[in-house]
Amino acid sequence: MKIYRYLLDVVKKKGAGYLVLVDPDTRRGDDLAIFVDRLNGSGVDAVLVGGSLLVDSSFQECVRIVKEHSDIPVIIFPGSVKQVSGDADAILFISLISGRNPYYLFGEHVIAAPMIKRLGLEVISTGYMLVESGRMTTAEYISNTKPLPSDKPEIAMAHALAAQYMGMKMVYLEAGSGADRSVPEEMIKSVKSYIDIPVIVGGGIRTPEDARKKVMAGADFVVTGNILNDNDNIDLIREFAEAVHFKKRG
Ligand code: 1GP
Repeated sequence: MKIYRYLLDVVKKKGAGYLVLVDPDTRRGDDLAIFVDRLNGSGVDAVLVGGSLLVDSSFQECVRIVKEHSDIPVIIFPGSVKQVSGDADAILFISLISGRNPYYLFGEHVIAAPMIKRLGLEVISTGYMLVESGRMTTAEYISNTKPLPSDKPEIAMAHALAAQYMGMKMVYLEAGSGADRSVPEEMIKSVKSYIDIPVIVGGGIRTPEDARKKVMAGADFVVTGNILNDNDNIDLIREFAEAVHFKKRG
């Protein structure tokens, strides 16, 4: 549990962690290598690699490049069983607990488990919850599940607690990539106060101020993806990291 312990340590030392998502369809080759070089030393705590739907990319090649260039842990955030690679440091073993599609609750996992064992990847079991965010997201469409209503925190709380009782190590509140609306602070606050495992929040976070608000509400980790693809600006990475780490001591 080296990477999981590292993540817990980040929260302890910095108040919260900043994770950057690399979508293999968006960056590849030299462009990807340069991007990862920029993440090093910018205050990012780990790189996530994955996507709900990969159209024209090589996942294996993407993870290999990210790992080759990254000074920080590389964690797979898989959209499907095809997104497994021994080059990563760990994998979020995601169960889509907000939905009732058995395939994404426990189907792909059975296929992936022997592969993950063979590769010796660290597994971080994660309860993944899609939260309604304005319009249909790719994750919602592909998984054929309904997201949780964003104005009913009590439903999210019950799901998160059930995940904890099932022995999961984290919960992930996901508005969806490029979401119109990110996960509401009210929901983050309610979930965080109800469970003892770390809460990851992602989807539709576009400014450092947004990221800071998520941490103030109780997020242990904030994930951004698209915004850093739309802005090739190294300062923005630092600004996000500072906003997420605002509780850092010393
Ligand atoms: C990670 O899917 C998100 O949880 C990433 O979302 O691309 O909107 O930042 P964005």
